[in-house]
Amino acid sequence: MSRPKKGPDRKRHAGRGGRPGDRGKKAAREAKRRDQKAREDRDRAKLLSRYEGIEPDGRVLCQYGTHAECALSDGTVRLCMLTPKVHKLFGVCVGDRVWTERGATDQERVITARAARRTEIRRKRGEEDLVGHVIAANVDRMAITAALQAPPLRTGALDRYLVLASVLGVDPMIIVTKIDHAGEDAPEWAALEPYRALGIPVVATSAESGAGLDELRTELRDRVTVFAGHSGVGKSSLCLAMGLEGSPEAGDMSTARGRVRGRHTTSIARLLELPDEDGWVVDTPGVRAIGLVDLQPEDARVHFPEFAEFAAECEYASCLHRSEDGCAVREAYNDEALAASRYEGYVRLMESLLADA
Ligand SMILES: Nc1nc2c(ncn2[C@@H]2O[C@H](COP(=O)(O)OP(=O)(O)OP(=O)(O)O)[C@@H](O)[C@H]2O)c(=O)[nH]1
Ligand SMILES: [Mg+2]
Ligand SMILES: [Zn+2]
Repeated sequence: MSRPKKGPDRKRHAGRGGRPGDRGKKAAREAKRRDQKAREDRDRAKLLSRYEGIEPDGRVLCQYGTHAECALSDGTVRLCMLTPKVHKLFGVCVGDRVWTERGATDQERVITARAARRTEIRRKRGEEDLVGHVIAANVDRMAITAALQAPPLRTGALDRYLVLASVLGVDPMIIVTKIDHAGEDAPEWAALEPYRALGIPVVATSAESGAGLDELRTELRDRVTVFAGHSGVGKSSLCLAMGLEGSPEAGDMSTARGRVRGRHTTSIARLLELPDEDGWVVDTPGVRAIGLVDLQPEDARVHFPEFAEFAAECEYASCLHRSEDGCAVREAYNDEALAASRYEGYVRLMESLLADA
């Protein structure tokens, strides 16, 4: 965001610490904000104190404004309303654990509090969105989904998603989709090798032929996995092909002769359940660009774990492994001891972070 330039008038006063009136107003605004935050913390604690020792009875499947579809512990799925207080004090999103109570009538159910989150998947809406918004909560793993060829596999996108998972503290895996499009000798397979070498689970699938779906099902068991990837890579098709329960896309895609056809862009994140076993998937709308949250340029290097052994030999501890003298990471890249695509991906990521800073 570009701020209006400070005029000479502002500067003159700034030299003496700003206009006294301005300073007073700013301090008053800050005090008011602090008071409000303290009041909200108290209100939240008060709401939660009613549920001490009681497990949340609902899990949010999908959220629309002041309503959320919840799977309740009695086995039903109900559309619940957030009380204005809960809406203001907590907010809820897909994957949240909530407490619910009967509303004014038997038909109505309201969400009265939300449990603390184990993890949050946050994404930037745009450049001006500094903290990002939460698209899913309590997720254990991010399944970075990319098509083998259509749309083309871009390792830069994989690298950005891996950094996002690392920043958010969520384990990654990679799902390669649409392998029916390409043969075993497709050059894209080699591009995936550095990720396997890092120990990241890579599962190759096709919603069309069913290849890899059993292996994927095993990976999804006993955890909550968020599917993340660009639009059109085939996230929803996989959910449908695996028979995940609650897939809203099921009605929109025809499955003639057992094949998934047609295209339906997902517009809202949704929690889906593995049939016959414990495991959940959040299908999310694809995005064109992955906005990274909470990442300073100087911190990006720690999210490329394979650099660490070389970085120890860099001449400067603060080395950002770009063009510094005595950079052992760059040397490892030149000696082909590091995967070229990963190092080049890092350099591109640094350029974009430095441009944003
Ligand atoms: N050949 C082939 N096509 C597929 C496969 N999986 C998905 N597709 C096609 O790819 C297109 C996009 O699939 P979607 O499942 O809607 O992709 P998505 O990742 O959910 O996209 P967004 O919801 O926009 O993020 C559709 O036209 C699908 O039919 C596959 O395994 N093989
Ligand atoms: Mg989709
Ligand atoms: Zn270095």
